[in-house]
Amino acid sequence: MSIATQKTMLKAAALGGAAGLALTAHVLAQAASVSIENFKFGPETISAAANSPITWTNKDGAPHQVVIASKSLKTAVLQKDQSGQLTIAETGTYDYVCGIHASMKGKIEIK
Ligand SMILES: [Cu+2]
Repeated sequence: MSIATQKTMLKAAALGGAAGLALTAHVLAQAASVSIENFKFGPETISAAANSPITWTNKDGAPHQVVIASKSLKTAVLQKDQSGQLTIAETGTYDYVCGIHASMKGKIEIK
């Protein structure tokens, strides 16, 4: 979802009263996303709510894979423009790497 779409939805939510508040919470819960570009995770540290999916999208021609070793979680190998999602249930801070390029590192904060 684009930022513009999210802003539109948030504006609609603000005008929508109680139903709008539920929509706002839903949009925010869906918003944790990381782009992989030039062999970097952006942002390098992402915050997300527990049990809320985090989406990684590969913008590089090279394949990448998100591996969270401490949670035994990994995405599929992502080709260009492919996305993968992972969800963590426990609060905490988790380091992760690219499974193909070990020098690519990121961090997840689950709150
Ligand atoms: Cu990589």
